[in-house]
Amino acid sequence: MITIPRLYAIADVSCYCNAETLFATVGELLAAGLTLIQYRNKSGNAREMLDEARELKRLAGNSVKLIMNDRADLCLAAGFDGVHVGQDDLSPKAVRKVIGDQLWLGVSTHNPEQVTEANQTTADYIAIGPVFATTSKPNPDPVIGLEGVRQARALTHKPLVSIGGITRANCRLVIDAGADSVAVISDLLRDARQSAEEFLRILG
Ligand code: 3NM
Repeated sequence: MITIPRLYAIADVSCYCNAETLFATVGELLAAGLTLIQYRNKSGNAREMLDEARELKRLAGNSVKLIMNDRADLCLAAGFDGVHVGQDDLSPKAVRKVIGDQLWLGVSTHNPEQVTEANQTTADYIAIGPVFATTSKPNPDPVIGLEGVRQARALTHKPLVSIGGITRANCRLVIDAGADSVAVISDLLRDARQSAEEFLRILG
């Protein structure tokens, strides 16, 4: 079983005006001591994504876990540490065929049925959300609230990552509801270093 850090930053390319801003923000997150970062790019072409991912790998070095959203091939090509897939991406079994047994595999879920299903796979962690309303994802699934986190906790012993609308103001409640980690996009965008340091202090 993996040990998942309490704070899981998602660097979503659509939130940045250009690649330099993405790299600068990730640099701030690293300076704050973040140890788990996902690269998320829903619209880039494969070559652009690989270039950006390789730069992130160069910035992060070997002591920070880098997770590739959706793309098992780019995870391997960029030397990342794992892949995160949603319900419409490659199945966990198919991803394992590409990445093998050692790299991290995360699966997004949005309701108890999906948690139960993901629990039966070789996923290393399960993400559940959206816990609160989010503006970072088009057409998000229905909000599950803290009760949804408690329900998910009861259904799996795998590390549980909560996502969706999580901020410095509510992250403690999410951990207290049973999550092992919180994944965050928006509340790490502005003053990234300071925000990440505050999250780490609150979650520590
Ligand atoms: N997945 P923010 S919610 C990428 O419910 C993503 O699976 C979700 O961004 C899910 O921290 C979400 O800005 C967006 O709310 C999270």
